[in-house]
Formats: sequence, C-alpha cells, structure tokens
Amino acid sequence: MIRIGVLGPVGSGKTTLIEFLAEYLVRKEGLSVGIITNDVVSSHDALRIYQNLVLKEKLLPKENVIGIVTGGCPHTAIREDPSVNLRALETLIKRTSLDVIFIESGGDNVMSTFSPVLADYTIFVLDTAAGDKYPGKGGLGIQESDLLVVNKIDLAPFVGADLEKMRRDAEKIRKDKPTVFISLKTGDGIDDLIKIIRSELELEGLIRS
Ligand SMILES: Nc1nc2c(ncn2[C@@H]2O[C@H](COP(=O)(O)OP(=O)(O)OP(=O)(O)O)[C@@H](O)[C@H]2O)c(=O)[nH]1
Ligand SMILES: [Mg+2]
Repeated sequence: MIRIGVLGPVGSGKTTLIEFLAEYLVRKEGLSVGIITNDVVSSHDALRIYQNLVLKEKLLPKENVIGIVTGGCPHTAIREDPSVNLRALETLIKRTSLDVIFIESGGDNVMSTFSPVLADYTIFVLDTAAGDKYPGKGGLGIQESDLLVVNKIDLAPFVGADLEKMRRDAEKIRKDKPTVFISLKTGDGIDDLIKIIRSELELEGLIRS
C-alpha cells in the first residue's frame, strides 16, 4: 500500500487530480483506492468526492472516503501534528484492504510539506493561472515534493504565463525530481503524469510493467 499526499495552493486542482487518478487506478489498473481530504472549515471536498466517485461513478464504496475538518492552519494537520490524519488512515485500513490512499491537504501556500510519517510519496499541484512566477519563487513544498504538477496549462495564454520559463525554473529548483505540465480539463500532458505514477506503483510492487 502506498500513501500519496497531495498538496498545493487553494484551487490549484488537488481534488480534480485525485478524482482523475482514482478513476484511472481503479478502472485501468484494477487497484483499490481510498481518499482522505482535509478542508479547513467544511467537508466540501469529501462530499464532492462522495457525489462524484461514490454515487455517480460507482467507483468507490462510501467507506473508502473520509473528510477531515482541520479547523485551523492546514500545515499543522499534515506536518506538525498529523495525528488526526494518522487516525483517519488507521480507520480506512481497518475498514478495507487498500492499494493506494490519497491524502489531500487543505489548500495552502508553497511552504507546506507532508510529514514523512503520513505520506510515502508527495505531489505538489501548482496553478498556471496564478502566473509564471512559481516555481521560480521557490518554497519547500515545490522544491521537496516527489512530483510537481503544473496544472491548468490551458489557462496559460489567458494570463500570459510562459510555460518554458516555468519549466526552466522547475528544473533549476528541483534538480532531478520530475515536473509535469498538464491540464486536467483538456487532458494535455496526462500521459506524462500517468507514466510517472505508474512507475512509482511498479516500484511499490502494486502493478506490473
Ligand atoms: N481550466 C482548468 N480548470 C481546472 C483544471 N483543473 C481543475 N480546474 C478547475 O479548478 C477549480 C479548482 O479545482 P479543485 O480541484 O477544486 O482545486 P483544489 O486544489 O482541490 O481546491 P481546494 O481544495 O479548495 O484548495 C475547479 O473549478 C476545477 O474544475 C484545469 O486543468 N484547467
Ligand atoms: Mg480540494
């Protein structure tokens, strides 16, 4: 089993990415998937996943989704004191046997990171519509995450974001760690994303090449 932590700024596409990957992993790879969401003041994302993946798509049983309301700084619940998330993980694992568990952090800033006791692999999601200043401006989360996803590249022309600059900046700050440029709306770049996720799951022995 692998625990994949997904974090990044508010609205960058974390839940959309998890919904996409969950659907891919269940339908195409035959894996069992659980999801934990962290929202600061509501269970919005867990309810959305419940509506989309449990009720509409019939992809997951309802017991595979847990929503946490952190009630404060989202950093704390995934790094300084991850106990509420560790408890949620324990609950999920007791309920059913899972191959992949996604943990979505509450929308946050670029310094956030997951405690290694909580996540085995981390994905940081950036929003192209916020402009091309990131990843160049840095931030621990952008720098340290196992995979950087620059999402919403379909919006680059509307905000004058230079994707090549973003690519160069990502390479500079992340050295050999991978970055993918995708649009979860149009599907651009999705093959690159799937290739990286597949190779990680192969390493974990969850799928075959
Ligand atoms: N144009 C465009 N919109 C996208 C893309 N990916 C996600 N969105 C939209 O962006 C909005 C925010 O997406 P979410 O997945 O809710 O973002 P989030 O990071 O989970 O948001 P919080 O959990 O509130 O921080 C939604 O309206 C999505 O439909 C994309 O690639 N392109
Ligand atoms: Mg979300």
